[in-house]
Amino acid sequence: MIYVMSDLHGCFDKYQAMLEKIRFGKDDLMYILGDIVDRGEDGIKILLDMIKRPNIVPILGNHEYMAYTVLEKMNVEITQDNYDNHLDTVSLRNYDNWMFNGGETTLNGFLSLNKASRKRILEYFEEFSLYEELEVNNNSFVLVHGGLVNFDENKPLSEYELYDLVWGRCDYARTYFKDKYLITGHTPTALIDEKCRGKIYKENNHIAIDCGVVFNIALGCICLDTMEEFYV
Ligand SMILES: [Mn+2]
Repeated sequence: MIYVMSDLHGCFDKYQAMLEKIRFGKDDLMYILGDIVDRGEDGIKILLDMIKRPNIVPILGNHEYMAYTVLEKMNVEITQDNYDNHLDTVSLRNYDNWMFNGGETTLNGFLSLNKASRKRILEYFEEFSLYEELEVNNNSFVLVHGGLVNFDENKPLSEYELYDLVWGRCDYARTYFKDKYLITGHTPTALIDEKCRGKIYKENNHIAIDCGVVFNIALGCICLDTMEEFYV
């Protein structure tokens, strides 16, 4: 079976509970639509678990992008050649912005790792895709963390800017594709429609799956073979 969930935000226990609930096995496939890290405590712990599971496919969220941008810059050895310029103004601004967006838990988790694990985390971030396109049971799906800003039906996904996919938000009142479902995280479903609080939003060929687990609402997961929804 093929599943999708999103916006775990460091909620390791809920992540684990969901995998148990759906009896996630070696023959299944799970797409996680980003924002695995930040705000909650255990983003790094989730990443270390995901790394061990080749049947979990990570898609980039804005929080991974912020984390990677800072950690990759920080994770260099200070030498005589770089000691006075390795953190420039842009890097410090990126750091500030990440902390403002709940990055402290992820930073602490990263700093508690040994050198080899830090390297593995940074390599893993580089494996994240920006989007996926799938065909399951004659249904077509586009998977992306945020949205499709500057949408054009005929524009290939590869031509969207990173910002449009990762930070952008969908207009959920608008049907983007007549013949495809667009699956997104990033925007808690309660903010799309208060009636959908804690539930997956399905309207206008959208499937929005961020049910706000880090705000103590719920973690949602959808099975693309059956369209069955799961919650913990
Ligand atoms: Mn996001």
